[in-house]
Amino acid sequence: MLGQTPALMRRIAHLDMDAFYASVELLRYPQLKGLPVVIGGGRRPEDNLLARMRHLQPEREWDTSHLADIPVDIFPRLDGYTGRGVITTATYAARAFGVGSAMGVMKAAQLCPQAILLPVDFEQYRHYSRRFKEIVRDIAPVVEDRGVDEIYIDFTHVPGGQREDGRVLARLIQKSITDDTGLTCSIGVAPNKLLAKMASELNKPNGISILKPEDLQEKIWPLSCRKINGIGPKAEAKLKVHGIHTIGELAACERDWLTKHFGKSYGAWLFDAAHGVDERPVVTESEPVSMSRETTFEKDLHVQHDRAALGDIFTRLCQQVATDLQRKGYVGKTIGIKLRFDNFQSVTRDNTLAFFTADPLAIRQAAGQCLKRIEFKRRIRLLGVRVGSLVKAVDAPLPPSDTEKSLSSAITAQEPTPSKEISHEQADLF
Ligand code: TTP
Ligand code: MG
Ligand code: MG
Repeated sequence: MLGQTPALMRRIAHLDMDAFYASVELLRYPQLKGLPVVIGGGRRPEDNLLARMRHLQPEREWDTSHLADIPVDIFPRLDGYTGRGVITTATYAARAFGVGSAMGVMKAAQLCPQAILLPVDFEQYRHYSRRFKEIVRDIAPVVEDRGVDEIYIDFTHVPGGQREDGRVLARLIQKSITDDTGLTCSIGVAPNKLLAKMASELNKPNGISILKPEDLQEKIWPLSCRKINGIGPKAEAKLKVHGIHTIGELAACERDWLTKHFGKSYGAWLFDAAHGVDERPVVTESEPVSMSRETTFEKDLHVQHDRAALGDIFTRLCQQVATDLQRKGYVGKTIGIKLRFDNFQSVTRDNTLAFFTADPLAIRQAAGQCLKRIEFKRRIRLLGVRVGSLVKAVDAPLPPSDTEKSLSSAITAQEPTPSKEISHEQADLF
């Protein structure tokens, strides 16, 4: 090519860490490599295992630098588990038994009783999440954060990003992450985000898959419609009613037919998605839309008999969300609650305020109002509080009155306000 640079083809990568929480746990306990391990089941003090080892082998020292020496047969197994915990993830060895994310631990215990059960340690996962993203940004700076274990990366203008359609850069990124952290990931590279996301799943774990426009028919069309990020269970069910199961079947539908049955905007999006069309850019600064805290109770609670306990938990959740917002420098105006009843039915209610806040009292009050709009016929299994419509605290419009107060508590506060005790009598219900 003499002096002429050809137009660069868009090359977008999606990177997703493999069995993320479980893989982080295996860094601590390498003796569990290759075994079925599940993460979840509620909190357990981290050094339970060390305490047992001190008892079993008092002649030697057991502290956190000896975690890798704990014998495998000391670890708790799923066998006989009777709690209400849910699995966050499982190693690939456990997945071979049909165990996976969002499954009840009791169900998993039936499928794979010999699997080892480890508690979650979010702080550790956040640490590795930050670390792998830093490593990628050092190599390819245009990165969109998509949650704890995944990102989009724009390869288009990165030196070497076009070589072998992105495979060379994907390999370099994979190797850099593994060398630094000991963790593996899978990467899909494609002409856009939609296809890259699907591609990253095609070769898991520790895989790379490259999709070119001409691969659509062979590699994407045979997949179930559900594989498209944006087709949820409801849309999937509706598509099935019309006999549409695969992406190829969706692609065979007329655009007009889709807009007629699925609405103008969603129908058009379905048509484009099935044809692998997606123009969304990789957005480097992503702002959170909402922040929430929720808790599942040890035993289901009754709105009247357990009023005091519910009130305390509710107040604590509001305080926690307020602290999260203040720490990260956000304020919000839509205050919502979520409840799950003992029959697993979930309800949500929200309440939009006239002002932005990160104040625990204001959140508690607004959330209390939401509670009143719920009919309590059953015991409660889960309770959550959410604050949405977030803006950066520094960008928030000041409330029309009481400007002084908001300046000191909601708008500029970066650290949790040493909050006045909130009494749960402020809401009528709990
Ligand atoms: P995923 O990327 O969906 O799953 P994974 O990394 O465990 O496994 P893989 O990507 O190899 O298929 O989710 C990332 C983490 O998010 C996961 O390790 C645990 C957590 N998670 C939950 O807590 N609950 C869930 O339902 C899911 C799907 C994930
Ligand atoms: Mg993952
Ligand atoms: Mg993921």
